[in-house]
Amino acid sequence: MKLELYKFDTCPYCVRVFDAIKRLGRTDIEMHDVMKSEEDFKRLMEIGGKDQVPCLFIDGKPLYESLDIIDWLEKHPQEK
Ligand SMILES: N[C@@H](CCC(=O)N[C@@H](CS)C(=O)NCC(=O)O)C(=O)O
Repeated sequence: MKLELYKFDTCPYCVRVFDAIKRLGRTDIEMHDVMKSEEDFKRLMEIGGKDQVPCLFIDGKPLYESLDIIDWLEKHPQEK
């Protein structure tokens, strides 16, 4: 399963997700910073349809809302 987090570092909702990723010890999430990469920002807009972060792409499907992302991560432990 491919997991990609669209984020920027000073976003408090992203920080909430970063904290959960750390707590869960996950190393399977690719980071995409929409403030640093125009390409990432465009992909978020094209696929997600809005510029809101955080957004977790799960096999290319966008999931918005920090609490929903954390809930999903807790229910889907990292694959070995
Ligand atoms: N309820 C959302 C709030 C996310 C949010 O407001 N993110 C801000 C950055 S800190 C944002 O992307 N604002 C731009 C927008 O909503 O278009 C969550 O918990 O993820």
